[in-house]
Amino acid sequence: MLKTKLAGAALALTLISGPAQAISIVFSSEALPSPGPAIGETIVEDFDSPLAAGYSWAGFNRTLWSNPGNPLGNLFDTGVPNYAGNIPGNTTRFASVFGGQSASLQSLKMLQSLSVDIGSLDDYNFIDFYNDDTLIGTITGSELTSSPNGAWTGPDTNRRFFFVGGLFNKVTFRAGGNSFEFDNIATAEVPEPAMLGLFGLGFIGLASLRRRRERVG
Ligand SMILES: [Ca+2]
Ligand SMILES: [Ca+2]
Repeated sequence: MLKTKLAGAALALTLISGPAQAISIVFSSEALPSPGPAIGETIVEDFDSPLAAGYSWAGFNRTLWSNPGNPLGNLFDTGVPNYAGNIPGNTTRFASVFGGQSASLQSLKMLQSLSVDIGSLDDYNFIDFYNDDTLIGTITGSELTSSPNGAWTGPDTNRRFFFVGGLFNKVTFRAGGNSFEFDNIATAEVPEPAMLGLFGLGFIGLASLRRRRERVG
């Protein structure tokens, strides 16, 4: 009985942590304004409130504002003012990655989905998904929409995108030109198999303790 349970736990671990490279990132989308995150996802970054615990940015300083007086309130990572587009209907702060720059959102926990609002989508916008240091997928602006022309209005270039497929813990937003605007990043973390395992072992331990007591008594 014990062996069967442990084998089951081991199989579950294998399934959860299986080779991510075999699965490619796929996406769906809907025009902005969007109702928001997918079921099971939580907003981890809206650039208005503190970044969620367990997440950090690399190559990107979310405390530096490109145009502090700009009602659009975009932000960037070099301290050099530059051109940013907009996200229609969004009057909050959002990220703008400028040409030749990138911003990487890292998570301490493995993620199984991510969704994000993108405005004025361009063909030089890219999103890279990494499992630790392994690149498991890159989605280009040309793949995200059939007309990636940076238009500030309209449903083709201003959408919320939902990414799934594979497991990842780092997502890089890259721009080959000005600019890449996004906001309201939401993620779903992979349930922790370690916790499930601990619960399982706890139950097994209780069961064997009871058996031993029964024998003694
Ligand atoms: Ca915002
Ligand atoms: Ca843009």
